[in-house]
Amino acid sequence: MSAFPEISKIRYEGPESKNPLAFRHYDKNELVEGKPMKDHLRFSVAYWHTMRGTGGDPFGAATMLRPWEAAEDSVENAITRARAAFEFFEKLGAPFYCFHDRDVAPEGATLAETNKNLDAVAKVLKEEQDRSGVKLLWGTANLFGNPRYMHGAATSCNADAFAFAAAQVKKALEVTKELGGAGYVFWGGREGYQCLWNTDMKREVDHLAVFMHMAVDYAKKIGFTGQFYFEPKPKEPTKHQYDFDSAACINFLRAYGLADHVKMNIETNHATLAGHSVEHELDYAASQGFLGSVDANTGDMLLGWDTDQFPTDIYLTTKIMLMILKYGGFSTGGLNFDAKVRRESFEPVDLFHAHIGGMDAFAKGLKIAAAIRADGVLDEMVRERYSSWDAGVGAEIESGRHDFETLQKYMLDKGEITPNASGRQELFENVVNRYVF
Ligand code: XUL
Ligand code: CO
Repeated sequence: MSAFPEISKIRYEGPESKNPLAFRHYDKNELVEGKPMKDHLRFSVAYWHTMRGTGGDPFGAATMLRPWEAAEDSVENAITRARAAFEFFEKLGAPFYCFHDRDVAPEGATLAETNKNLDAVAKVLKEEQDRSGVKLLWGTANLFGNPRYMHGAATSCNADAFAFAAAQVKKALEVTKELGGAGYVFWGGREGYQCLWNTDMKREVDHLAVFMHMAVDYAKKIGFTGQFYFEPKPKEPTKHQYDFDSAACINFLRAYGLADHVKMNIETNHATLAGHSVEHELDYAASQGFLGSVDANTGDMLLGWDTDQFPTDIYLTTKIMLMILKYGGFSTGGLNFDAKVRRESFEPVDLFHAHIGGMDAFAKGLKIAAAIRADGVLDEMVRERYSSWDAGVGAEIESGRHDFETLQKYMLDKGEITPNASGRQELFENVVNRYVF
């Protein structure tokens, strides 16, 4: 039985198309900088939003119309949903998907039963992957939904919560491996605090490191070679999450000996919650050697929480793709739409509109970014701005030939610095606009 009987495969029709169920920019095989678009973008659908989002919010009940859902959740229902998911991925033409363990299969009365449920659905996921060619970008474990994690999982004050989380991640790693996942994500869930009076921060952060080391060790033991990612988010659900932003995460990874095993999964709306832009987070992470994957979405300028909207802003996608291209592109990572349709967009077709819009916005952003790079004007302007470092005292400092004493002598001899040049921010902004419109 088809879950989306009225929808056929979404095709590329070109920029002039007015067909809402077609791509205007995402032509998967079009070469950009010598590589097909699909390999630059590596789009992924987030199972938790697209297949499990109900439209419920703190003020109202579920709104989503999902004809394939039964009244009560069961393994059987989860299998029907998995088939619907793959029909969606295939019709959309998304090469990847991502999931939490609890998105795909219901919890049972015991851990053993829960694992059995997961195995039963994973078997179908594998079957559907083999049939369709759609792959798993990354797997993860939901360590925040169940009330046992009210104080956190790896950072809980309750050691049993840590132990349960360890058992859960062990299983999630096994399933991710079985499904050939290219990566595994740690997002902090409730790894943070609400109140410092009742919190032993040092102990909690130490425990988080112990937990991640256990995951890395177990992955090695079972031969899971996918990439681990750490996903920064500054707050929500706790008031302060330990994985606050890229800089905090990278410091943690380096301090606890995890830097060789874990890269970053950067999410747009998390970056803005941290008071950054996504391009800042990408630039920082990638320049430190931690570029991993991207959770593609956007927030709302007027709202201060994680609205997880689909990205349609061409400036945003251009900035992201400029960073991705600058640092050599994705290897194991991709663009995972960690985004949900609004609760008022309750029909199945809205899932298509949402993803088509996001994919087209990124395809256009990729093309603009490539055009900016091909001209090289922007790069040249930046290079020129730093030209004092290419020769003379700048080059000498960079090559380690100076110290405070030699620089004092240099300045005493010279007297005053070479006059500063204009930063030309407005010109830079205008130059970028040449490629956008
Ligand atoms: C939550 C969030 C998560 C992670 C995976 O804000 O982004 O969905 O991406 O746990
Ligand atoms: Co995310």
